[in-house]
Amino acid sequence: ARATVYGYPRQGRNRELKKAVEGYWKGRVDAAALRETAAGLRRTNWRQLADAGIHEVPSGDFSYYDHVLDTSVMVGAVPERHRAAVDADETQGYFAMARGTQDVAPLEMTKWFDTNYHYLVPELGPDAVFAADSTKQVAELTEALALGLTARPVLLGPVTYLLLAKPAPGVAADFEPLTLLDRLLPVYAEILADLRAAGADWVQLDEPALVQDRTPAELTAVARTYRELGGAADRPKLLVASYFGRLGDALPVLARAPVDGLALDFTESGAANLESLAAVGGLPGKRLVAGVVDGRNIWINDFEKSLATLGTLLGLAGQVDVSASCSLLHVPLDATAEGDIDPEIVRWLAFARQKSAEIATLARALTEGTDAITAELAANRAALASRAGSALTRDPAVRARAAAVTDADGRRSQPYAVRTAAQRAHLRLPLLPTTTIGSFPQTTELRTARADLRKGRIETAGYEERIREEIREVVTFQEKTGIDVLVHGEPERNDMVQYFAEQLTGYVATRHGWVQSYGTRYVRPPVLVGDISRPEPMTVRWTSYAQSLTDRPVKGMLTGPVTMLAWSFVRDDQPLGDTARQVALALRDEVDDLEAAGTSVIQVDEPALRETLPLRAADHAGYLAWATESFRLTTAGVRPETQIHTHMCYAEFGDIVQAIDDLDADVISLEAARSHMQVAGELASHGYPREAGPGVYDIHSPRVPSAEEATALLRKGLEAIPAERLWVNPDCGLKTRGWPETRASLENLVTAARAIRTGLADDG
Ligand code: THG
Ligand code: ZN
Repeated sequence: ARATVYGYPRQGRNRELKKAVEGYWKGRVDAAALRETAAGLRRTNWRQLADAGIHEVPSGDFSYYDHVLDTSVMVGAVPERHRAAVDADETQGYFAMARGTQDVAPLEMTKWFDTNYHYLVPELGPDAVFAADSTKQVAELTEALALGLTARPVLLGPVTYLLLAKPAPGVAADFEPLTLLDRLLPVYAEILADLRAAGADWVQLDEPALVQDRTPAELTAVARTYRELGGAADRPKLLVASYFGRLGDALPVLARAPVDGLALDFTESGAANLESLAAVGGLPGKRLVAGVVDGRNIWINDFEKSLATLGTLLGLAGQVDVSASCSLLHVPLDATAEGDIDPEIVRWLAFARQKSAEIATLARALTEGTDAITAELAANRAALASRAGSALTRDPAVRARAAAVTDADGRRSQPYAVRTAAQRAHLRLPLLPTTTIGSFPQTTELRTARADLRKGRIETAGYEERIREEIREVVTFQEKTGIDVLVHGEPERNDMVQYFAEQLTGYVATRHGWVQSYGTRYVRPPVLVGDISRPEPMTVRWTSYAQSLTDRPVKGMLTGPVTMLAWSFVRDDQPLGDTARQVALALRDEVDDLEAAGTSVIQVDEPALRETLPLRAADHAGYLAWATESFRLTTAGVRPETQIHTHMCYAEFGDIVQAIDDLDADVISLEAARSHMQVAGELASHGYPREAGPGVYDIHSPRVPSAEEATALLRKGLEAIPAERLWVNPDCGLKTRGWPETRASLENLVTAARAIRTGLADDG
């Protein structure tokens, strides 16, 4: 058996790639230096993989920004508006597509399946003309081969590429990019031939879209694709890879296709693949790459369990190789870099480097027998036992409390109709109240102060005075501008998930555990290691301080349990719903403490509610049940007159409106500025019964919306949502914006709200 992986973290130990690319954007790094840094990172990665015992390394998985964008370049799908930039300078043109320029908009960015990675959406129309450009793939394969390694180019497959694409601007919204398949396949065939000529024995075509629900027509397209590519002349052997779940109906289609191997996910999310594979009689004479090591989480593998799976698979395919369930892009690089984490816990962790070694060990066991890995098996068993028996993962008080939760704990004491009257009397807000989502601009001085505190250059007292000063400025500005419900601005927070994780027992933060989120932006997801509790209040001090400065209500600001899970590495030793319930109870204590301290408006953000929705419709209900339950458990303990807000980013929530309703929040703010209040219509058509603030200021752009523009958007909002239930707010938090545009935009927002109020008063 051979050991292989589908992809590896690109950034380097110290995020050298981020520094080189951002340096290039600023003109501080030239194109040659950028290329050299990138080539060095690829070499380091390949050597690391080879040293770990990986027999067949991936090539072409590297990217300056995003591998879906690289695929667009590879097939010649450069949007018309970016043509000139690409023709003038390939690298500048590439980044123009990714980030836009003064004159042209970038490609749209969206989430890569249910991960935290974001890709650039291909734009296609009926006139699309594809052309093969195998330069990058061939060059990277050649580099890997030059190191004396066996390398397998990894390409995004044609079906998934088209399914991820959207109609280009100006093309009918119902245009289906998959109709371009016949034009795209010859281009793929040409690239495959180029790779064969450059020395590729195997090429991997990734088709993760096949783990989503697919129509019969789409499955027919899959069959046609692999019949055609499988029948191409001069082709390398083809490995069709799926990941992020079970193939379902696509499995028999691929099993019958004239390709040479399949890669399947055999972790828990793909467990059903085992049965499906047996049902089609296996893959006789073909190669099966078994993804038994979880590529999306950071726990060590259970060798005995994996060996049992692999043992079953041996009877089902001509050759069985070992891999991770997906590219290792989604985990950090190296757990041994985490010197600050308890060594007992570090033993339980496997990042990309450790996972590669695990894969190699499992492959060796298949080839040489388990006797060849006696030491590794013993160490693995000991580490798993250490985790299973550790007091660090179990807190009897937390478990007892979670077990005692009743339905009533997740229900507000009064229905919305009663609550809204109580809140109206208590808060005395005007019609169309104005508010913001929570964060205000995070200035360089603030970030420097936080770094200084971490490095011991300033004292806690000095840092906290700096934070209070910032809160005073933010409160004064909001009062002066005439905002109705204030926030403290969150100057004390870096990443919100990290901020709460650091204060909750049971969570562990990493120092170097960067994972690419998009382009040059990374996150360090904290790890849910053990039972979660809140030793002391986390936010009350700052919210109370802000409230002490004003007579207007100040909102308390928390991150909800679903988002806390979505942006963390979750434990795999209990159901997600159990973890969510523990986090919810810890947050509930914070909500209750905020209320006790005099906070009458509390916002619990769930920006990730939509993004963690399972890939298959059959799995939605189970997820939404625990997701909405945990939100309600967080928020339901407050009095009727305390107003609960929630916030969601990303406009595409049409398919979860019922779940949003089930949260039973009193007010929801949503991203809407870019989709022109379409969300207001979606809420209304569902009959959403409570208050809503579709955003009227697009915070993703430095542009300042005029008061007239905001007024027009609010008028549109009023067509869907009655005045008594409409709020006025930006799309999202303001932390990435500068102060000048923030000031101007919020002043215009207040002007717009006042104009509408006056108009309504005149009408009435
Ligand atoms: N927090 C976490 N996960 C997230 C988001 C978040 N996932 C989805 C979405 N938001 C991703 N968006 C971003 C936006 C900005 C950055 C990363 C992800 C970012 N990162 C800094 C960088 O790479 O320079 C590093 C930030 C840091 O120092 O922690 O700017 O909001 N958890
Ligand atoms: Zn948001």
